[in-house]
Amino acid sequence: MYKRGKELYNKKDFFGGVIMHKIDIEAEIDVLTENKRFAKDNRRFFNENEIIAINIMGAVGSGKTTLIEKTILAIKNKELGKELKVGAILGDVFGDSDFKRVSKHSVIAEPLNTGKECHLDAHILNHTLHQRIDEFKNIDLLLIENVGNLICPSDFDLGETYRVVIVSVTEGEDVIEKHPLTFVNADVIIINKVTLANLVDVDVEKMVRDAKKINSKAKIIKMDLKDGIGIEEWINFLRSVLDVSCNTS
Ligand SMILES: Nc1nc2c(ncn2[C@@H]2O[C@H](COP(=O)(O)OP(=O)(O)OP(=O)(O)O)[C@@H](O)[C@H]2O)c(=O)[nH]1
Ligand SMILES: [Mg+2]
Repeated sequence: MYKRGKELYNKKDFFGGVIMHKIDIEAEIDVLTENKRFAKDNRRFFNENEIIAINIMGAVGSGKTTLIEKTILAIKNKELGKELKVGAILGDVFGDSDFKRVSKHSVIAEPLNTGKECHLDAHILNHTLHQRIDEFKNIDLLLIENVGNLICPSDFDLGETYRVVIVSVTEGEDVIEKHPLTFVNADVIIINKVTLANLVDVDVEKMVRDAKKINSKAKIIKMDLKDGIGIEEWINFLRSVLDVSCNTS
């Protein structure tokens, strides 16, 4: 138990010594329990069809779509050493501009609009997959762009095989420190736009230290998608996970 003022708090209310604001509400169906059910179903689909599904999270403009485009181009250039069928699901609150960018690369792609929701959830992903299930079940790699947001998506397991969070230096050097819950379960943390760091007075190494402090297991990649920095490291990560046919967790 921790004490702040006259109040006592449980340890679980704390993260890094900061008290989370918490209210209890009753919902007819617990949203996260329902999400878990669909996430399990999605995970089974990915495992049965030997698909590596990557949930790409990050704030608006951090570089999610650019990462997807560069990944598709690298695969087309056979930089992974084997032919792969790629699929992409492009989440946004509104519009299909990311979908149009990715579709140009001739992969199986679907836009996914969430309206007012600031994250994807396992149910909406399940629904989108089922719209073109015969095509999606034949892919090797599914790149899922989550809604541009650094807070909401982290609570929602999509049934993905790997979680990637991409931040850019233009979001400020404290961006990782301020959003620990988003980074704690990531398999890969990408710090993008590093060639702009001097222009925006950002210490990239501080961002790396923050990422390591929050999540010592994640692979951390310093990247600049425009200048081609860190892309090889990302491709090496993909190469290592694509050799594993499925994740049994
Ligand atoms: N200078 C620089 N610009 C980049 C880099 N990566 C992406 N950009 C640019 O940043 C802008 C946003 O990139 P996107 O890939 O669309 O970002 P996003 O995360 O998909 O954004 P939303 O879908 O709106 O959430 C675009 O103008 C990109 O060209 C980089 O490494 N360096
Ligand atoms: Mg995008």
